[in-house]
Amino acid sequence: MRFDIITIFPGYFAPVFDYGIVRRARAAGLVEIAAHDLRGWTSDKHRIVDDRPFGGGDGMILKPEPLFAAVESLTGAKEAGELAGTRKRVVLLSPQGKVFDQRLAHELATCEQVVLVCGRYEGVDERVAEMLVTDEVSIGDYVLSGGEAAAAVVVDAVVRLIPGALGSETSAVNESFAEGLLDFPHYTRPVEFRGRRVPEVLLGGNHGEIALWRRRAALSKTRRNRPDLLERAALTDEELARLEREANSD
Ligand code: 9D3
Repeated sequence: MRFDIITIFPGYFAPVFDYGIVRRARAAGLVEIAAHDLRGWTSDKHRIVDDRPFGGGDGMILKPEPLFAAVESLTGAKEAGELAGTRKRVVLLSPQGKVFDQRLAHELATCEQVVLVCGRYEGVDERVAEMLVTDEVSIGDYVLSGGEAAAAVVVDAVVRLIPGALGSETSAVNESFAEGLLDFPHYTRPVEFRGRRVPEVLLGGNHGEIALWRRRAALSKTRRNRPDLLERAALTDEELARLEREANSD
């Protein structure tokens, strides 16, 4: 598959994609990632990509013409509608988007081309969201200074789902969010560190006991850190009762 990133800071990305799984996937030819300077699709002497907001207010807005020209030259499509039924997507990174999640990551991993449009300044002309993009996506409820860091997050999450990107020892299906709970706690040597011991059950070889401990520990951790995930998790009556007891004791 291929990612094309449209940005006013193309130099931001080179080091980000030069490590770990993303580097390996690129070297293996599983993914191509190109960052393109939006200013390359301007036609004025000053290569202007932004303008003042109609209606007044602070800050500048990315103007539509360079973005439409960029997406058309990269996808061959003039508008998002022409991409229906293809395996190409145009994703606008924006604080107003739907929140990126593992389900969307899996969906993007099936595409042949994903174009990522990075916003900057106060925002992007709304006709881009209305007419040019297939998905408007945020990475969460906090304020970034632009879409570049968000685009890097999307690429990272999607690349590791491309078949062959993870080593043969790990499978992307068999992962934390796939089960709807946070991962269980992990320990390695030493058995005692600064007075804290590894849970004894993990030191014996009883794999049934270990699996039960891990399931319960994952439930407890999810209740504390991400109770929202419990609403959709498949829990037994015994697990629900255990969580209830825990909640009543803190
Ligand atoms: C004052 C209104 N702000 C919108 C919520 C202005 C504003 C903040 C941040 C306008 C642009 C930005 C830049 N952020 C992104 O482009 C962005 C983003 C983010 O800020 N948080 C989470 N996900 C994303 S994806 C792109």
